[in-house]
Amino acid sequence: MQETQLKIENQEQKKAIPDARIFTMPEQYRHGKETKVVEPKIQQKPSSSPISPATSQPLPKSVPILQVKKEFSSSTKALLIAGAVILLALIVVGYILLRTSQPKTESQIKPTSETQPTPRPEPEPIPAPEPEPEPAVESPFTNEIVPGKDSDSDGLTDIEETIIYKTNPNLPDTDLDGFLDGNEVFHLYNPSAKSPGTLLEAGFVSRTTIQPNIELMYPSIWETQAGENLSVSIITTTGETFAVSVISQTQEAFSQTISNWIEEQGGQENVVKTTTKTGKEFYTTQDKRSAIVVIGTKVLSFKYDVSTKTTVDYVQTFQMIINSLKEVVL
Ligand SMILES: [Ca+2]
Ligand SMILES: [Ca+2]
Ligand SMILES: [Ca+2]
Repeated sequence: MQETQLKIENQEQKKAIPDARIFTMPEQYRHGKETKVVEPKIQQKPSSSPISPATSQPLPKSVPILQVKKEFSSSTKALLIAGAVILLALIVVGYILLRTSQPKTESQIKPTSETQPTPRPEPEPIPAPEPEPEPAVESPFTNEIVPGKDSDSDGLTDIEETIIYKTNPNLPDTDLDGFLDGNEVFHLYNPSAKSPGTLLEAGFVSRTTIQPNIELMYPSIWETQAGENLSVSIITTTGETFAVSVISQTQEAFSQTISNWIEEQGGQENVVKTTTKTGKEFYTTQDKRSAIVVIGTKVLSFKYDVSTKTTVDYVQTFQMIINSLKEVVL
């Protein structure tokens, strides 16, 4: 009886309500008469808010749950799609950033590789010049005789100033008279003091006769030694010697003697012709270690032998000796 009544009521409801999906519900939901018609309306609401269906206890549970699940699934799909799109966008942005950053590193590496070849040519020329000057400098210095050290550049070497003339090797004008120490020695003046005025008066030089009518001056600390054919050797305290000899005695032979001597010294280009302080004809070599002086009819030869030394320390004193030559009236 009840079923027939329900059917009739349902049929009436069908007419009133065109929605036929209500009858597809399972039988469990059919027990609630009043709620059957209202269920779909209420069920639509809980879709938005799942809490409301809990208020109506008899309401079916499976249908709203499925719908919610469907709605959740659709929303989650949307979210997943959105998330995937965002992830893809992030990946794309990341790739772009990586691509932009990679060429930078490549470009940075390239210039470094490009800058590397620039320093390469620099070290190459450095080792090349080093070995070249070393052998070139060593070979000439070992065999070459060089001038002695003149610290104050006054024309006297440090050895001449300290050993012979007692002047200051670091003061060009020791006696402050306006003339350099070397210039005073050249002219036979005393460089160590204003008075006495000459080397002879100060005792720094002594006189000696090398020929019957020719005399010269030499440092008093040195010694003279007579040799063969009226030759004289002036011996220094440091091993050097000055050999003085007459190579021509006659007027007829002296011009030929001079030309022969010039040839022996290497020709005119290697000989300088001047005059002594006393006005005598004077020839000397470029190294100032060989010289001849014409006095009257005689040609005197002077040779500066450095012996085993590699420095020429007495050039100015050698010049002083030659400048002191003079004829003596017998
Ligand atoms: Ca000096
Ligand atoms: Ca000096
Ligand atoms: Ca002076």
